[in-house]
Amino acid sequence: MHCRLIGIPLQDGASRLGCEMGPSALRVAGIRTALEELGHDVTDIGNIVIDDVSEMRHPNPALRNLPQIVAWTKLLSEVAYRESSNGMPIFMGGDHALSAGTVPGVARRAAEQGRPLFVLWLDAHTDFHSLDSTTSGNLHGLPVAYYTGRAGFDGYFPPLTHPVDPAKVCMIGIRSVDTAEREAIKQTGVTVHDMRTIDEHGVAVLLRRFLEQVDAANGLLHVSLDVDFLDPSIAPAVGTTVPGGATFREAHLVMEMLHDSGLVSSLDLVELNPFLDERGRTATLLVDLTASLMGRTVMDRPTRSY
Ligand code: B3U
Ligand code: MN
Ligand code: MN
Repeated sequence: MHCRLIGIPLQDGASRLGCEMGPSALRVAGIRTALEELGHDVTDIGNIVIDDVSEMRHPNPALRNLPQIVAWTKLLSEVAYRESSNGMPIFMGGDHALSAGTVPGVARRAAEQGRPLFVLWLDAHTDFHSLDSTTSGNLHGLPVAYYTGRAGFDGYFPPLTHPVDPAKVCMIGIRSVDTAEREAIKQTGVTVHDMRTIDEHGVAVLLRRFLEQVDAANGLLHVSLDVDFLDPSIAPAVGTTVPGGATFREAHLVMEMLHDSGLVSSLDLVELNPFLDERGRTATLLVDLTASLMGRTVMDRPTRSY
């Protein structure tokens, strides 16, 4: 497969500085070689940057860096559309606000190919705030609400040409939801598998159900992996750690099953804050998870049910 690495040094959506170093850390941890060793051909297009930021006012005084995030969203939706024309784009963040651009960009590409876009959101958080409901003002807490067409973004964020159907979004790993998000997300068809559901059923059962849905619809699948999906004991390099996350094996199993499905068409790697890492271990883990998603196995065996 042809992989396209896209560096997105965006940190304006998070409360702590450092995510702008994410793309560099993934490169240092060997993302390119890991993919090449699996037989993929890789182009690293380098880092992209915003230029013009226009002034903007919003009644919610908590909002932080709104003009910057709007500029990133516009740019990234074009970049994601362009980079998904040939091969598999891997968007190396950067904080999760970048998905407000990458998801609409790949959704436009999918629509052009006549295929529905599905999104797998691997995260501790639902990221379902509107511009009015966020109290932290951190815009990495909003992308899902925006790309599924929730009201309240008009006049600020670019109009959506291809909103993602909430019934085609599946969240796994959730364990921190603000009250306003919980109320809003319940009104939608988004599937939310919190950690309790994972504990009760096992992550494989939940993921297989979703993959069958994508497959039956002949869909394309965008995967958005937030570092805080993982347990902080294995992935400390994130500004918003939440205890009780996915284990090393759960995370690899998800990636291995995704590979075997053959359905994944694009990937976000987000919220890596190398300033908070311990000797690069989180960056290395993200590279290893990406390798599992792209075909690395222990033994040569496909996922099956026994
Ligand atoms: N829901 C909280 C916390 C949060 C969301 N996403 C992250 N943190 N990474 C908020 O600030 O919106
Ligand atoms: Mn997130
Ligand atoms: Mn998160």
